[in-house]
Amino acid sequence: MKATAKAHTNIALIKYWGKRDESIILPTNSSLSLTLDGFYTTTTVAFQEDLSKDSFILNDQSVEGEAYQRVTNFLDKIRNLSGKTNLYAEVSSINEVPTAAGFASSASGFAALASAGTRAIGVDLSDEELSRLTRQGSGSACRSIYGGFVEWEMGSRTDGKDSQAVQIKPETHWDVRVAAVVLSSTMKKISSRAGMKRTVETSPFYTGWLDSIPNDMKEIKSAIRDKDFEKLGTVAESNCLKMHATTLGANPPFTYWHDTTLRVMHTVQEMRANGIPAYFTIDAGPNVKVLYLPENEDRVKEKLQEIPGVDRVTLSKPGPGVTYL
Ligand code: 2P0
Repeated sequence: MKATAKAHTNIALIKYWGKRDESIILPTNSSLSLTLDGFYTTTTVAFQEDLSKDSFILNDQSVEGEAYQRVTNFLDKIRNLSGKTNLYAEVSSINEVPTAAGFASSASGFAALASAGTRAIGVDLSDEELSRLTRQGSGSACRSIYGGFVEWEMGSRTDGKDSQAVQIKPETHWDVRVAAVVLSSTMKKISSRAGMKRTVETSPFYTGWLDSIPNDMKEIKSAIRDKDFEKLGTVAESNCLKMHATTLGANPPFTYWHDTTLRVMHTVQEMRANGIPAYFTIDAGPNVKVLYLPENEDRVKEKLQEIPGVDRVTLSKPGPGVTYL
């Protein structure tokens, strides 16, 4: 009753920003991501008859509180699927998604937990079923079941049975790279969960965001199919800017950007003006991710590292879906 799974983090090119159901995590829009090679979580789940509660060890440290509660609530879903509702587990995770790399670990974390947990308890799910289950731990995690370019189809049902991720193209299709630009300073953080909720509830720009998604989705899929980097980058950058614009319209208004965030955005636009194709995208935090092609790697890295206020730049290739160890 023990299994180990490895799942990679992903970066959204068309952002998930808003829920229509908070309890089973149903989004208000479809999103599309690239799974990344460099950052992953490896999780072992061992269900044992002699346990009276779950335990969660992350990077060799016992976890309590909210993070523990999210894991044990998610294990309840796995227990319910199997019918073994009184069986508890030891969960042990190693995160190779250092906070210092500027990525959230919830995507790879819940994808690895769902995969290892279902396998350990003996529930056999298709990838789509696994993605739907994973979604209920953390929305963006449902995309990390697959490698390469992945769409989370929002679905329209209220029970979530049509809200899951599907692979658009595998990681071998196109070597698009991502530089994670981590800033040295930090600021008071509004979690993505709280930020998207406030935006949905109060921002008059939110409907404009939603209206723009179908066209962005169509354009980015054709860019991926045709390996048209300029189109891919243009759509991703514009989609990111629209998402962040909704936060300025929220009440109270907020932004995830820093002064250095803007400096990185300007540098990326300057690189393009100087003939280096590079595009930025930003999630619910001040760090910036830059899309580029392998032939420009050295120049892109050098330019980004020179920016005052940038702490480090971490590079990644497209990565695979879940694997079992
Ligand atoms: C994304 N983000 O598509 C977007 C872009 C942040 C900005 O998915 O509440 O941690 O667990 O479903 O998945 C971050 O949100 O939120 C996120 P929950 P999640 O990657």
